[in-house]
Amino acid sequence: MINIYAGVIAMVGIFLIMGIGFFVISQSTADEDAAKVTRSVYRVRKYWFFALTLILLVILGFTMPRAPNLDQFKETPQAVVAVNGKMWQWTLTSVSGATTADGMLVLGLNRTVEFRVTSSDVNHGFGIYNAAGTLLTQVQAMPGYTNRLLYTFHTPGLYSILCLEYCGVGHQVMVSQFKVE
Ligand SMILES: [Cu+2]
Repeated sequence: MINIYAGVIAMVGIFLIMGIGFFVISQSTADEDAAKVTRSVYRVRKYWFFALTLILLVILGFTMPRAPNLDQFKETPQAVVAVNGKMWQWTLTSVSGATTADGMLVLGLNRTVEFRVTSSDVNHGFGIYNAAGTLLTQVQAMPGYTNRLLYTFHTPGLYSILCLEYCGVGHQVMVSQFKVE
């Protein structure tokens, strides 16, 4: 149902924009005193600027404290893992609080992990999936920049990392795994 509503809203929007376009074109041939029009438009623009600033401040005031991405940084990580994306593999290195068994990274259960995610070539998407294949959290892996991603694993088991941003012909094999126990 949501798709139908979205389609109707999109169609109404398109017709509205077309209607405004036709209205502007039909009015554009009429002569007007340029100085007078400029004055009135500048006045409207000034009020609009203040009104929009006010509206945006109110919206930000309500939404910013609820932003999940800000909330996660209130937690203190108990383990830190350095993540590097490179065509076409992930490198996971424990900075602190994590161990390695059989060449696989092992994270502690119910412990907040900070992933420091970067890339050494192009943009990649660092996505963590549980054993059922559900995407739990994700962040972009960007060259020359390190993104912090905090997450706490409450279920033991095998987790997969899949690349979420198309990065070339080997994109689909850019998979890695780690364990939580
Ligand atoms: Cu990719």
